[in-house]
Amino acid sequence: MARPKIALIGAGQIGGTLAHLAAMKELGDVVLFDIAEGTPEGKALDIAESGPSEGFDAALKGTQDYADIAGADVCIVTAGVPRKPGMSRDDLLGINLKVMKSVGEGIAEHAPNAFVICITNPLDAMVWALQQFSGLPANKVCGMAGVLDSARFRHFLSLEFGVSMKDVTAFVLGGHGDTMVPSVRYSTVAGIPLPDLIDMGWTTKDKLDAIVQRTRDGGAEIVGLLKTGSAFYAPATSAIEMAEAYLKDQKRVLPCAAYCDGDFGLNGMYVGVPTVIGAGGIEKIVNIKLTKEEQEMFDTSVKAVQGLVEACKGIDSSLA
Ligand code: A3D
Repeated sequence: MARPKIALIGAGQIGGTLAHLAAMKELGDVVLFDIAEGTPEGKALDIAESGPSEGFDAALKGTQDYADIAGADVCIVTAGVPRKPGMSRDDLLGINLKVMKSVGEGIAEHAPNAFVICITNPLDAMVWALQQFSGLPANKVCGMAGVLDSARFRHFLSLEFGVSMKDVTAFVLGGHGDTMVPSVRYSTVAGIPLPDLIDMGWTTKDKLDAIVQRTRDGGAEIVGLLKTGSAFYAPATSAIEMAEAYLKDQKRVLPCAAYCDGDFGLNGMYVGVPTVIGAGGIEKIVNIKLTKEEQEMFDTSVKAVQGLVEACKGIDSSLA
């Protein structure tokens, strides 16, 4: 059986890291596409040259030609521009919307059966636009944000409790922005919910509130440190986790920006929710019950995403 084909649209910081991870994990052959001449070719060759030492079997190719992504099983989209200090994710909207149009058309023409994972910001609006521009089925187009935001939350919680990150489960709901909703009630250490850990004296509500806020600001914290771009190692790892779930039909329960139509009381929009990812793409949305307070935070987040989608429609009338 031929190896799966993974197309990475955008060969910048995240795209290059995705290619390296996909090759090292032998998820399939990798095509790096970018409009910047030389960048995808250079990264593909550099990673291929790490193969003899690492011992992986994967072919890598860099290209400026969409024809080279033909028949891809997975497309991961990072094309566009990232944030600089002082910018919000929303400031990227105008530029990245145009990029989503060309990427959506390229995928529709050459890889219409792919499972598509969008990472370009502002995430929830860009994945919506990408699905519209590509016309691919909504269960095959999703956005990576929840896995990353949850990983950040899990990392901070493991530091607070002094336990392995492996034993901390957590998830974050809502849009990938300042209004995201880290779920305290559904997050656990080895199955023990965080509110119980407060009762057990392992932490305090104030400390958990600070961790929730640090999670919301997780992207900005890295942008502030790097000064020239945004996070790329953890975002790439998170998207690879989703791609692997699809390629290996793992039925992983992962939060991601998925198309909700009737789910969570929403009417045809993308937002971060828990999902099951397997060979059918987004196979299921896990409709958990929210408390009144959680619902209010979720609604605020949904409104922020709806505002960005309306802004997209204002910029490109074909989306209206
Ligand atoms: P960067 O290193 O600048 O890479 C972006 C690449 O896209 C560059 O190599 C560009 O040449 C390329 N590009 C631009 N326009 C096109 C086009 N039309 N077609 C193909 N390629 C194009 O950025 P990055 O890799 O650090 O980040 C990529 C995106 O991910 C940005 O929008 C970030 O804001 C976003 N991001 C999202 C998350 C989430 O959790 C959702 C996290 C981190 C970054």
